[in-house]
Amino acid sequence: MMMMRHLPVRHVTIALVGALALGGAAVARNPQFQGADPHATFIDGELWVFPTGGPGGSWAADRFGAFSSRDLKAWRSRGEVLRIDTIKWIKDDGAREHFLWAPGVATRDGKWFLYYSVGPQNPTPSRIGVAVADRPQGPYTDIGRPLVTGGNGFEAIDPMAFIDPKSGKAYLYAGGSAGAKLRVWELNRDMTSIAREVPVDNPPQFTEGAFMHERNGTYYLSYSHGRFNGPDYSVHYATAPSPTGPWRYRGAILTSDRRHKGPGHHSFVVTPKGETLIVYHRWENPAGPAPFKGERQVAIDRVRYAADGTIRPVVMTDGDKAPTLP
Ligand code: FUB
Repeated sequence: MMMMRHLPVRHVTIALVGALALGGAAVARNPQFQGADPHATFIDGELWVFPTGGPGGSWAADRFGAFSSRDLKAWRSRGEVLRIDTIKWIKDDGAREHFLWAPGVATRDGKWFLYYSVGPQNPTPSRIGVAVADRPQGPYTDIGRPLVTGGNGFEAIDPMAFIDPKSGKAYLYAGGSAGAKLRVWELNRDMTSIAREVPVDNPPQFTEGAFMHERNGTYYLSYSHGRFNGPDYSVHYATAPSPTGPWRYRGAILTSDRRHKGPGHHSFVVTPKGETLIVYHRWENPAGPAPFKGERQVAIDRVRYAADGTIRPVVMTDGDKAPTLP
């Protein structure tokens, strides 16, 4: 898929100072703010979200920002974490224009790692980059070369790094869209180089946006299915006894309802109180049929596991029905 047609291309800088209240009145709400592909993580009891785009429509595809909240009522901009013009290798593919999207973060040994997709996908292959920082808000420094390059039908997009709590090994999950192919690599301890590729099966209904989490010894691979701007876009999952499979398909977790369409590209987080949340994007009551127009919105909802460890379908909420912290 040729990416970014749907992303804001304005190059406006908003106030990037800390403690910027993004949403006005401090009330719990869904959707939370404009953005897509949210990678969420808790840092010192605060939920941080690293999305494609961002609140207010002023986050262009040439940079990433981070946003955090202590209560899921008021959000604070953590500023720009990476700009496209700091990625020195980006023009090596000879393409005229480039875009950034779908960031994922990880931390290890006191460092923070930001993984991201670099387009276009056609005619040159998409690539995945990684940048390193000493703190979550960066600034992140790109390592100077792509970590993964697409080709032969594989789209190098939607990176997600996962450190297996059991083995301590780190894995990179990536791939999707038209090729709809999942690939997994084991990363070296430095998190910025590849040790080896681990051959994995494509899970049923896989399109893109892979996310891995572990709970009670079970590994949950969840991912988006369908076309990103249509009503069939949804989140499905499979479970496995290891971070690399074999996958057992378990069904859909998030699907369109009457008002919210095409929910996808999500992450799971566990709150300091032990509640699991899913952070994802959706189209808010879109006008007209697919392909939907406008911008995707970040939303947060509760995840419930059944006694056997399966995930119950997520109910998408609005306004003050959304979860809050602590
Ligand atoms: O935001 C761009 C693309 O849309 C991502 O790569 C996909 O996961 C979908 O969310």
